[in-house]
Amino acid sequence: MLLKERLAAEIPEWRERQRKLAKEYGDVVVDQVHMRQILGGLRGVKALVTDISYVDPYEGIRFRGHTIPEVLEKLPKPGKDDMPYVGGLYWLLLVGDFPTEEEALSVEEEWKKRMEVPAHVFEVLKSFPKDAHPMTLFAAAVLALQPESLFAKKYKEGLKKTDFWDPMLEDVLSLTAKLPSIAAYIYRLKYKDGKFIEPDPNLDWGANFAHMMGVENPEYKNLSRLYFILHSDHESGNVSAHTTYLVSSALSDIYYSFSAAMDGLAGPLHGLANQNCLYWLKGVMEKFGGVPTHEQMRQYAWDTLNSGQVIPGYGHAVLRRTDPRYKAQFEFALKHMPDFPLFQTAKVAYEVIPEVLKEHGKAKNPWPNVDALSGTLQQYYGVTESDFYTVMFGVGRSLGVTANTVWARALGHPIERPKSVTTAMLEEEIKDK
Ligand code: HAX
Repeated sequence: MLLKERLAAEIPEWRERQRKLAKEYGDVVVDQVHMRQILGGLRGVKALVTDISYVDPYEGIRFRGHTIPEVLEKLPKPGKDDMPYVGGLYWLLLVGDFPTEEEALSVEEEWKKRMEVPAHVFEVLKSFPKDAHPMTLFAAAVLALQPESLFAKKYKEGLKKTDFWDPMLEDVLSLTAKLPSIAAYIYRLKYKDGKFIEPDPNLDWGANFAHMMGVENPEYKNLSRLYFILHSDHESGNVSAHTTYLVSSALSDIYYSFSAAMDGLAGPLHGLANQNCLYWLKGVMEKFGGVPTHEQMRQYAWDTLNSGQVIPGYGHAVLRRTDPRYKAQFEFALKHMPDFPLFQTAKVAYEVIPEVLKEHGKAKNPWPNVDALSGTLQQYYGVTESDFYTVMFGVGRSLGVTANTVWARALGHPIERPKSVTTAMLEEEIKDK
């Protein structure tokens, strides 16, 4: 397998770099932890290492050092389509270099070989109550695949530590291959006729998702590729990425690790934010009977703030500019749906809200984030069931977090075990202050 050969060639150098840092410079202080961080969700503590992605406060996410515009421009694209093969992005995340078309297609081929979902997974999904949340189904389906784990099997048989990454790579390819089918089936089961649309062997991973969703408009294939690429990774500290890494550090296989991560993504402070943005934009349209004027938007935004709520889709913990993931979606919408009223409303919001938030004076970043527009785009193509959006986020997020676990195995990262203190110990620290 092309991908495996490239990884095998890359791994020794990276092992040596991290070994040297740990063994020869183990006492170097990188960061200090403050009381407010210990009591405040470990915000900003530099305690994780990943080379897959990095969030720059001004340029936004960089995948393997490359910005979103660069990634969208340089990854190989199918024919005349706008958006690249997701397989190309997976190559970039795993290997660190932009793939040739052949390399991107080799990942797509691996996915095709492994995409068949075992029948029992569909049975598990059908057995849930009708009102189960789609994220419950998604996490359960991933867990139901766990008996497939090659890593778990090989580990039980006895496997050298330096070889851990090999069955892990096999597992992550097998898991990610199946996620578009599983997600699309959950959509059909919950909101449509419950029939599974078979994948089309001529389509790539992202386009096949669009096909299996049953969305007719061919542009939705490009939107799906874009959506998965934009949501693929955001460093290692967010809940879904960190959970995958943490669970996998116990040498749990990727099925256990990723299903746990999806439980975290299901939380309202993580993957559900895009729904709130959509509700907020729809609320504006409902109040003013259509696309609002700038003045009406301003009034609505102030009403939200004055009632003590945040304006969803604006602000960010790290970013200090418009999120490039927002910009990529904005450009897509400008091209494909300029007259769609919900997009026009989002556009008015973009022209008004940053100024309002600046006047309000609290948010460190008044600019829009990835969630401000993603629901609007889905609505345009008829995927209106907003509970489902987090599942699509999860499909995209699988790419970055699984790439990270392959490297954690390759570099022999140990089990994670931070130390706790008691409240009394913290009080002891301030005794003389
Ligand atoms: N509207 C109103 N007030 C806001 C705000 C917004 N959009 N963004 C931040 N603030 C407020 C905060 O609530 C905070 O107020 P208090 O001091 O009263 O607590 C103050 O400004 C400082 O916050 P901050 O340091 O700028 O932002 P945080 O790092 O604390 O929070 C959030 C970042 C994204 C959670 C925040 O900006 C927010 O709540 N935004 C709206 C919800 C949203 O868009 N969430 C999706 C984020 C994208 C993402 O990461 N998805 O996975």
